[in-house]
Amino acid sequence: MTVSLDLIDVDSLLTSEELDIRATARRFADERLRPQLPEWFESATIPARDLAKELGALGLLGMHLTGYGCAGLGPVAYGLACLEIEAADSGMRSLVSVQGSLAMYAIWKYGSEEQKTEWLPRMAAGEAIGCFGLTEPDFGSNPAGMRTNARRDGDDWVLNGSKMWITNGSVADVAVVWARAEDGVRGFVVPTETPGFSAPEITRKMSLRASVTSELILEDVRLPASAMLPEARGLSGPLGCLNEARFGIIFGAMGAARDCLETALDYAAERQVFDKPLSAYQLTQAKFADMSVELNKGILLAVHLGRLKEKGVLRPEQVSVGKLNNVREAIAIARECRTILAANGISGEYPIMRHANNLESVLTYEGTSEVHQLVIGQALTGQAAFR
Ligand code: TGC
Ligand code: FAD
Repeated sequence: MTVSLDLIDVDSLLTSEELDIRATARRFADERLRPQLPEWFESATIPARDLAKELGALGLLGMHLTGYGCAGLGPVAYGLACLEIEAADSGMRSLVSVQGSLAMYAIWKYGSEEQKTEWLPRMAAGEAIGCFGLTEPDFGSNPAGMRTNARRDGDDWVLNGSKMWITNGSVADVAVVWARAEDGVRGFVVPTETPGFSAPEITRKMSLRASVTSELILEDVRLPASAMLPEARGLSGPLGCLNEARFGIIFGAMGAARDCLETALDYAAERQVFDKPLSAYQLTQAKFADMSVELNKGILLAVHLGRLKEKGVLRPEQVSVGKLNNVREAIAIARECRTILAANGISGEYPIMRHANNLESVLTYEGTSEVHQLVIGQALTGQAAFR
């Protein structure tokens, strides 16, 4: 693909450091990920440990955190890396998001010095994989109802319950688990080798197949007092982590959309229908024009929100605007591109159907589109309509 999709020159808003990070992530996505993804998606297996180490060596894990072996880069650089990785596959971006923005961020933001020094350098290097257990079988959008509980037994904590749909669960070395304690929701750093902890993998997914998704089962998991995250109290702890991961998705979803659009543009240039290239028809060009407008608006929105985050003024409802819009538009773009490839659009020979299927998960996780509508609705009306 030779034509730039950056019609409004968003690149002019980026620093040379941000462009360098983007180039590094793009190279890794093109050379290491893209060639393997059809096979990983079809077989629903990924070399998670190898990938984590390779991503760690490039400085892409917890890259927006400071200290403890993390790269300490800005939010826009982090977002651009998510965009390039998700242009290969949303499942790959999930690996990066859950590691850096959920598991590492929880420890970095709320952990004790001991927890930080024990886990963060290994996680930044990809030598230890983390997962983040908030969702339960009966409580997804409403984590306030969680049943997983933590009770004191002498100095120890004993955790019981289960978590569902947990990315990286079966391959994780450490799980950040949110549980109800006497004084409300608290977070715990759980080494996955702890007796009573297990993480069976969820199979038969039709979406995000190049990602490990698991149930977490906690049966009398006994932890020392030091396992609790001391600085997280109540639901604002896990929700604070979600802001970070949702921010990465605002960029990431545009990567999946861009890959679909590039594929469809290339295809339409080659495909002859009624004796001329598909790209020469007005109907096709109208589709391309509309999709590229949404892609450019989405990336511009992402960079703008990144600049607000850089200044430390990004509000949760602004993150919801980005996540709602960009994932919704990415799915619309993937589906429209699929029509351009017609029958070939459903084939695994092309990435479009894989992106479209993946984006169904992205629409649901990190807050469903309905939850984000309600967050925005609350900001506009002052009325919380969640319950
Ligand atoms: P509410 O009463 O509004 O708030 C409870 C406390 O939390 C604070 N808060 C936030 N803090 C930081 N960031 C946010 N975005 C926050 N939203 C709320 C709030 O101020 C309050 O603090 P305090 O100190 O007064 O206690 O809570 P609610 O129970 O009414 O729920 C609000 C709602 C529905 C928006 C929230 O529960 C929600 O976002 N639900 C969606 C759950 C979700 O997104 N789960 C994601 C799980 S992780 C995941 O999907 C990973 S996929 C990753 C991948 O593979 O890439
Ligand atoms: P529900 O909450 O049961 O929602 C069902 C429907 O009801 C949705 O359409 C929803 O929008 C709607 N709804 C809910 N509440 C309201 C309301 N108040 N008003 C109107 N409509 C409403 N979770 C983690 O904790 N960690 C992970 O690593 C993780 N990884 C995931 C990976 C994948 C591939 C997937 C698919 C999910 C993952 N999740 C993870 C879980 C994800 O966050 C939840 O699926 C999501 O929060 C929605 O919860 P739910 O599926 O239980 O849907």
